[in-house]
Amino acid sequence: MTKKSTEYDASSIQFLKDLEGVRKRPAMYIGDTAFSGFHHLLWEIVDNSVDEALAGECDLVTVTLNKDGSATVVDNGRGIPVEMHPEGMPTVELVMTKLHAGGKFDNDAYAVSGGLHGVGISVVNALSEITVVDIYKDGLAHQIEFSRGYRTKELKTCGKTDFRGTKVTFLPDQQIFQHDVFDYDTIKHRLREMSYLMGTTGLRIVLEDERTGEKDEFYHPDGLVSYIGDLTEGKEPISDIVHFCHDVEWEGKNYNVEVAMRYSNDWNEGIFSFVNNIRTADGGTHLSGYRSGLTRTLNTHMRKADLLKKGEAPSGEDYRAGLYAVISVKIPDPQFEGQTKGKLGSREVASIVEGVMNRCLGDYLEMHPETGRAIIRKAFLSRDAREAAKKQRDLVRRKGALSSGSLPGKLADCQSKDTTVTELYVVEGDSAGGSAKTGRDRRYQAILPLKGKILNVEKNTANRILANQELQTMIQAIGANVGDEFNIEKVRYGKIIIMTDADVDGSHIRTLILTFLFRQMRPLVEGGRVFVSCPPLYRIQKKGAKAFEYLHDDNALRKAITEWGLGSVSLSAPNGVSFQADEVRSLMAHTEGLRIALKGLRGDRKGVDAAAYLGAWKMDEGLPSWLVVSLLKSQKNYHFFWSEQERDNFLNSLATEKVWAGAQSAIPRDSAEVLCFSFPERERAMVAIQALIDLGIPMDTSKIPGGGLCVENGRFSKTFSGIPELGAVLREAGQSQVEVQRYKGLGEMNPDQLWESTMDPEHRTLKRIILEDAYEADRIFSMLMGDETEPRRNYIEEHAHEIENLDI
Ligand code: 1YM
Repeated sequence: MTKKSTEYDASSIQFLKDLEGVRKRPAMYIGDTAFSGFHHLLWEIVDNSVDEALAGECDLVTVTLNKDGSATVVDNGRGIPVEMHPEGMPTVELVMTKLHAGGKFDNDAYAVSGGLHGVGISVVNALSEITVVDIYKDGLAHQIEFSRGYRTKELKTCGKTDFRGTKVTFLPDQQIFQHDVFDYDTIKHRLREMSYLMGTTGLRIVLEDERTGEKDEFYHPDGLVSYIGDLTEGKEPISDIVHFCHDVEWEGKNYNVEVAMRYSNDWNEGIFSFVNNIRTADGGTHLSGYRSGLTRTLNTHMRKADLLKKGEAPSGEDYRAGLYAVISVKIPDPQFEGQTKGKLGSREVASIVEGVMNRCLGDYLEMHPETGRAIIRKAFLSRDAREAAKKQRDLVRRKGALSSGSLPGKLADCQSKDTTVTELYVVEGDSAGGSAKTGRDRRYQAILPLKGKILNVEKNTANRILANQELQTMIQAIGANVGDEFNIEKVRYGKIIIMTDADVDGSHIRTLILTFLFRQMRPLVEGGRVFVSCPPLYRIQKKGAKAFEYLHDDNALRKAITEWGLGSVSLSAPNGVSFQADEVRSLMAHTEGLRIALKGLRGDRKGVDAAAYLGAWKMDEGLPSWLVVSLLKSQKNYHFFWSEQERDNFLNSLATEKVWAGAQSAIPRDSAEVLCFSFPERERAMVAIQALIDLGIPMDTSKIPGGGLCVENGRFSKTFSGIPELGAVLREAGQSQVEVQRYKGLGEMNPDQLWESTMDPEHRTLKRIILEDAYEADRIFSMLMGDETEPRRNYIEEHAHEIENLDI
């Protein structure tokens, strides 16, 4: 695939060198080579189509996640130019191989793109095993192919078409990435966001997953107005949606500011900010301009409209209580800051946005006095609640609960005061609390048992939270106050560990505690100091022996059972060869290696499994590089190919045609009847297979007269037909050797068991709670824990299929 089909001239050689550079240091271009970088490739291609929509030339983008692990993006724009470029190659080839330093291809029409993405489509080419570009332009279909930055097929015209647009299919290179599957939900989230931001251009975005049949379509011609409408769905609105979009000229350049906002009757703040269509997770100058503009405009309006009440004027925070807003700016040459480049640093933007807020929001309020009154009323309510909470806090403080001086009676504190080692276990229920108190290391582990379900802070105001007994106990034990007055310096423990049962009630209590910590002690969560303890689900012990093991999930149980099954096992083959335990273990390692290598078989894994693959393959011919499964007349036929040419001949002979949007692409790729697999892990599989051959193990013994392989272990004995089944048979053998105890809750463990399985730092499993996306967290907390039931029901319906173990 990497062979050059024609000679290269000097400029191509320079481009190839640049792309080799991208392959050497991919992270410099796409951030990392894991999940995020892997998806970055797709954003790059989508951005190209979006730019075309911004230029007013395209109104449909389709993203398809293909069965073979590749992705395809199609737009109905002008099509990348194909004519010869002065550099000596077709323009499309130049676009695909020339590295651009940000911005798109020295073209003024693209002045607005850039920012986090914008490294260019050539980077995608450099980091993909295969990239195929189809261009439909002026009645003709053209195609060009690349692999790892090298052109593998020259641009050629391959037929006529009525369709206009560009189609890019790419397969991220497994030599580069540690990640190998496109995540539907991540892509859906980003494309939905994009469709709101691009809504007013009339862009429709379609996402299809060929692996699962899932499909979504995003079309929001009302843009940010629909965005806010959807974001506040399920919340009770107290204002209309306020929307404005305004251009400002600054030092001869154009800046565009668009804001959509709406007040709801909750007390949270939700702001989503974007710069040139890219989300700025950490805000920046546009956000601070928006905030100061909001406070100033509302203060001015309040005075002008004579709405001032007795006492202090509302603060900025009061004006933002219950406010959901999206702010999107389009600016030239944005400067980003921060580790993840998620913060806008361009200074001029703060005053530009503040100015637009003053003018546009001010005008809006004058035109809509009713909305103005509702907003000011809400801000005063927030002020009053803030003052009531302060009074309540003073009251509780007088009782001692908020000061670090006194500790609650239920707390079994630890001896150390050193927060580099201390831990507070917040434990569900008095009985588990009792075991934890006895089992702990009292030098640095403190235990706070909580009774039953704590108050849901999402549904209650600050003063009710402070009046709640269980929450007071927790606040007092942590010793650092709550809300605005929370002081991380005063937290008495290095880690806060939530320990609840591994059942539905336990999960509920854990969520209630997390909601409380997220809303009232957020710096603890942001600082990575909140953990969830993972009690084991199983205890496994060999029959009649002392040794035992704790296990946390079904996977671990499977592995452990296989391991025990290997104990005193023997395996005999029909050719008279037999193996003892240690040899079976290494045999297992080889078959595992083969299984993993076979997982690298790219394609529809449901359609071809390892056993069928091995069964259908003639070993003496060596391992083939491609497999084509034809499903004609619902019969599966396997065809193996050693060269690409052979494979293409076969595919062409099937003469299938793929139709897209009414246009026929001249090259038949795949269709529902034909599945194509490449096998990049072939080398690795060959090593494992050769090892198995050397051991004298036949791959498929079903056709050998006189029976197949036989596994024996004590009283266990089983005959089976081929190596691919070895794992399952060993598990069965293991099952007969062990006793498995399943724990329903922490209360079933005695203090020693609780210590050794769940609290001993040497052996326990803790999950650290991290805040990846504060806005998404906010939305999920509101949805799962808030007043409205409908969004919650929808969420449950949507995610029900992901549940593996439901313990009710
Ligand atoms: C699925 C990916 O790349 N679409 C796309 C890219 C271009 C154009 C149209 C385009 C731009 C212009 C003129 C122009 C690009 N063209 C170039 C360059 N979709 C996708 N659709 N004609 C077509 O900017 O004037 C780079 S990208 F530079 F060659 F013009």
